[in-house]
Amino acid sequence: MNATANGLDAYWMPFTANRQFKENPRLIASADGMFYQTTDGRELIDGISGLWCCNAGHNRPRIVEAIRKQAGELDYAPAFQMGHPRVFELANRLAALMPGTLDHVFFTNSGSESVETALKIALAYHRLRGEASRTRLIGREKGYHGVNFGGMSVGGMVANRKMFGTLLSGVDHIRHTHGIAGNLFSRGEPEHGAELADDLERLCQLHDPSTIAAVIVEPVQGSAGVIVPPKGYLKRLREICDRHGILLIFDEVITGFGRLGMPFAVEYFGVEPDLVTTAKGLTNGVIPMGAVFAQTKIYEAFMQGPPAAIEFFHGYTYSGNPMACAAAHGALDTYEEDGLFTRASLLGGYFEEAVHSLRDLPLVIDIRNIGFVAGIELHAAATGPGQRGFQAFLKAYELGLLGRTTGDTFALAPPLIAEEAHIDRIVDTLRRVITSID
Ligand code: PXG
Repeated sequence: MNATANGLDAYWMPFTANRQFKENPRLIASADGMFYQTTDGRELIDGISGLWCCNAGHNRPRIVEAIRKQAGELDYAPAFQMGHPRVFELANRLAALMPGTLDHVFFTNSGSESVETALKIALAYHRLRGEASRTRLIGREKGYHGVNFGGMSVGGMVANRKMFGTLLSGVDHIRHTHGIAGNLFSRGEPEHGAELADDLERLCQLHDPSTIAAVIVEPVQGSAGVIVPPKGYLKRLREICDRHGILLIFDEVITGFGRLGMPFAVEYFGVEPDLVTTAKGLTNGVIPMGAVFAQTKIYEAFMQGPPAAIEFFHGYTYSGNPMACAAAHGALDTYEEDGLFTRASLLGGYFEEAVHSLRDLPLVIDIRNIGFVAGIELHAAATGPGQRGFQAFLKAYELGLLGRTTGDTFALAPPLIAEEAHIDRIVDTLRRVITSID
C-alpha cells in the first residue's frame, strides 16, 4: 500500500516533501568542480555549494587523497581519554586561522551539535565562575541554529519549532532585522537598523541581566533567506553583552571558511564573540564535522579543578574523528593553496553586480547580498508563502541550476572557485527561471 514502485519509500528524507519528491525524484550521480551530474545525465551548475558547505567545489584532489590515505592508516581512534596527532594539528591550525583569543577548539559532527556544545559551554562557564544564576539563553527571531533541542529553542524559524512542544525553558529572542524600511536592494550591509541590537537591552530589563548566560546569532542569517546585519548592529550587540556580562556566540556554520571573503565573519565584521560555532565548510562538506571555538578565558575557566578531574562532561564518539580530520586538513590545504578564503572579496563586486541585475524582473521584491551569498526575494504567490519559491527551485533544477529556496527567497552561495563565467551562467539561468514562472 505505502511502498512505491520505484523503491524510494524506505528512505525517510530530511527537510523534504517526501511524497512529492518520490513521485518525481531528483537524484544526483556525481560531482566535479562547479557541477553536479544527475542520474538522468543532466548537468547542474552548483549555485549553493551543495547545501552551503562545498566551499571549494567538488571532487577536490587534496581532500580525496587525504581521506584515501587516512582510511588505510588510522580509521578510528577513541575520542575520550585518547587522542591522535591529526586532531591536535587540526585544532592548532584552526586556532591560528581564527582571529583574537578564540584559540581553543572542541570538535563535533555537525552545525547542530556545535550549537548544543556552545550553549552547554556557556552555561557551565558561568556556573564555574560562581554565576550559576545565568541560565537564560537568548536567540533571535528567524534564527537557525540546527535542529537539536537547544538550537531549535534559541532558533526562531516557526515551522522548525511548532511541532515539538515546549522546548528549552528560559529562552527568549531578540527581534530580527529583516524588512526594515529603506533597506530594500541594499548592497552589502544595509544602512538602517543597528538600533535593533538594543532589543537585547529590553530583554535585560525584562529578565535582569544576571539571569542571562548567552546570546547566539548568525552574523549573516542564511536559512531565513539571507538577512545581512545592518551596519554597526553586531558591534552594538557586543557592547551590550559586555555591559551585562553576557557571552556572545556567533553561529558561523554558513559564514565560516571564506563565504564572506575572509576566513570568518569575526574578522569581516571586526567583532569578536566569546564562542564561535562552525561545521559545513570545515571539511568542504565531504565528511561530517563541526568545531566550536572558545576564547582563552573560557577554556581557562574550565581548567581550574583537580587535574585528574574531567573538566567538561560533554563529547561525541566521533569528536575529532581521524577521517573527518583528514578531510578538514585537505579542505584547509585547498582553501589556502587556491586563495579561497579571500576570493569572495575579489569577486564579490562582480557577483553583487550580477545578482542585482535581476532587480527589475517583475516578481523580484528585494535582493540582499554579501561576499558570495545572495538572497533574491520573490513576491509571494496568492496560493501562499513559499509556493512561488519552491516553483522557482523546481524550474531552476529543470533549467540546470541547483539553488535553494527558503520561503520565497532564492538563495545563492556558489562555491568560492566560481569564475565570472560561472556567475554569469548562474544568474542568467535564474533570470530565465524568474521570467518563466507565474
Ligand atoms: N547553524 C546554522 C547557522 C546553520 O545554517 C546549522 C546550524 C545546523 O547545521 P547541521 O550541520 O546540523 O545541519 C545550520 C545549517 C538552508 C539550509 O538552505 C541551511 C542549513 C542546513 C541545510 C539547509 O536553509 N544550515
